[in-house]
Amino acid sequence: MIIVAIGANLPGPDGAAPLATCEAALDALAAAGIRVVRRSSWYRTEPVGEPDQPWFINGVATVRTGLGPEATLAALHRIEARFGRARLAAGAPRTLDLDLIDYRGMLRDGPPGPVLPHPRAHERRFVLAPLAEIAPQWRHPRLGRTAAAMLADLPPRPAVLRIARGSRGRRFP
Ligand code: PH2
Ligand code: MG
Ligand code: MG
Repeated sequence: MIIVAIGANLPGPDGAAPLATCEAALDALAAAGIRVVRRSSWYRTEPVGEPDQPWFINGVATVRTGLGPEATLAALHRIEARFGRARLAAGAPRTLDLDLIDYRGMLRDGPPGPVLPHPRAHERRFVLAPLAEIAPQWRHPRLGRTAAAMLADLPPRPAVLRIARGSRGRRFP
């Protein structure tokens, strides 16, 4: 499985809200040859790390692509740049963050190239909650544990709240 995590907590260069940026990022993935197979709901998430920044919008997608792991990561970085991402300090607020969580179970020690699986995915509720929604049986390639099992072990804070809206902005009961 190839898994991309999406996050944003600053308005885009054109003033787009983080949720709109995350939606637009899904379209940009398809345009870059990274086809979205399944996508999670969006989640409103308390910042992990630096607490003095806006809450994030986060979600994950499973994708298919003919690109290899390096080319996939390069495509993600190009999309981030197009949405105004400035590479400042680690953990700084961002207009768009696209992280490669897993590339078909590969174990890699970048850089250069992606670190696979993403080194912090297993400890982040903002990744595991949306991932457990669309792929609860996905297994972490190093730890061998499922998304659902790892999520169940995490503390409730920092908080992750599912946004109960369809992809077209429709409200579900
Ligand atoms: N990303 C970070 C640091 N902290 N916190 C939340 N809630 N969501 C994120 O996507 C996030 C974060 C670094 O990539
Ligand atoms: Mg990140
Ligand atoms: Mg990133």
